[in-house]
Amino acid sequence: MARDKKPHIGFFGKRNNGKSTLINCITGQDIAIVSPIAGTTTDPVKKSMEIPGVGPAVLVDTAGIDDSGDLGLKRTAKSLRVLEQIDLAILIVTSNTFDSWEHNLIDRFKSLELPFIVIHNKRDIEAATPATRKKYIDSGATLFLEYAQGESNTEILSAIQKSIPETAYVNPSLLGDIIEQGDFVLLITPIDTEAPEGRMILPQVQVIRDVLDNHAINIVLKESELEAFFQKTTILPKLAITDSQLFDKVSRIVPTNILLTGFSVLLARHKGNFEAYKAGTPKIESLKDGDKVLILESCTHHTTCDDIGRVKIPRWLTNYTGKNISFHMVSGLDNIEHPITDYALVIQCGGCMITRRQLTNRLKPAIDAGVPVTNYGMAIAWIHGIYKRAMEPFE
Ligand SMILES: Nc1nc2c(ncn2[C@@H]2O[C@H](COP(=O)(O)OP(=O)(O)OP(=O)(O)O)[C@@H](O)[C@H]2O)c(=O)[nH]1
Ligand SMILES: [Mg+2]
Repeated sequence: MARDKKPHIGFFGKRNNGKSTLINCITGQDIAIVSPIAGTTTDPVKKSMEIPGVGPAVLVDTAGIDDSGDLGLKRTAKSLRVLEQIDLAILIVTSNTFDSWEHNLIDRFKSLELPFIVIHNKRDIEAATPATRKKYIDSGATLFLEYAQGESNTEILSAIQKSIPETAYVNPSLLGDIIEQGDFVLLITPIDTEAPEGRMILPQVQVIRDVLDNHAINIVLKESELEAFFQKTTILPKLAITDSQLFDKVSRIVPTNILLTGFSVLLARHKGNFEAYKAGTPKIESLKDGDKVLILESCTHHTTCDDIGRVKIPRWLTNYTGKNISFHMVSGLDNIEHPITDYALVIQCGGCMITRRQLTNRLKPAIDAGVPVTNYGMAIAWIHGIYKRAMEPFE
């Protein structure tokens, strides 16, 4: 499979352990500021780099995890947010330490199923004992190595190369298991007042590209031309994909022998958590008076999505269930104030502007707590009674 994604690698550890120095050693460049003063790196610093033997990657330097005080805690929190975006963590330790800071970090790596390497740094000052090595390997590290500034970085590069999961390099195809070479795919995209000026929105562009990557043929039209398309041509598309908001109308026009789904359903499957959405969406039926529904709108700057999450879904869901439901919306990747178990249902946006890992991690607390989750497209399909048809392409 072609590699089309850059793995993200995060560097963590206590202040002054030599995180920034190590990044410079790995890249062979002076990227990060280094100093003997603890707390030199204050914000996560991302750098896109070609790493020998690994290829293009994004390295993320972070502030020391043991920073204290108000500002320190804010910095630490920012360092921890980086965990949601990376594919591999590098934990840097010195002086044979393995205390609560390292324990906490490792617990987080594990809960996010994040592979991690431990580097015992500054070995010129103090070398790692076999006991330390054993403790870290036993704690789940994929590899444990030692290093000191000025040594060859070959061993570290090869450790990174071995530890990055293959999924970090590849964007799986959206449609690869549904369409074949030469198939026609009909894309129904509204161009209304909500459409951005002069361009298409990201999910549409992604699908167009994916159809091309699969050697299939895109036919892109607005819903107003859909009837004319079927009247004037004998083309039989394999699949039609519509904007979720038009589901209702489109499903009445697209003949039932053509598979039909929504862009947001397709993206939901692509971004992960699809099984959880499939289990959670029918729970719309069990919503009752007084229930709270959490709406997670992860892409803050997107006014169309904002309107769907803030206005339309609450209205449709209230009308559909006839129940008195209260809706909470949380924008971006902000903290969710209330305990997740307060909610009867969580509805996640398509997450087109965030990564798969960010989205998976966003929903993990709800899924772990057994709170039903669904996403915009699947919930809309359910409410409009066309869920079954929209899911058929994936069965
Ligand atoms: N002796 C020795 N000193 C090192 C080594 N690596 C880094 N240093 C020194 O340790 C100090 C801290 O290095 P940094 O790279 O800034 O450490 P950091 O972990 O990024 O620190 P913060 O950004 O403050 O969290 C600097 O003075 C480095 O020159 C090493 O392998 N051996
Ligand atoms: Mg630093």
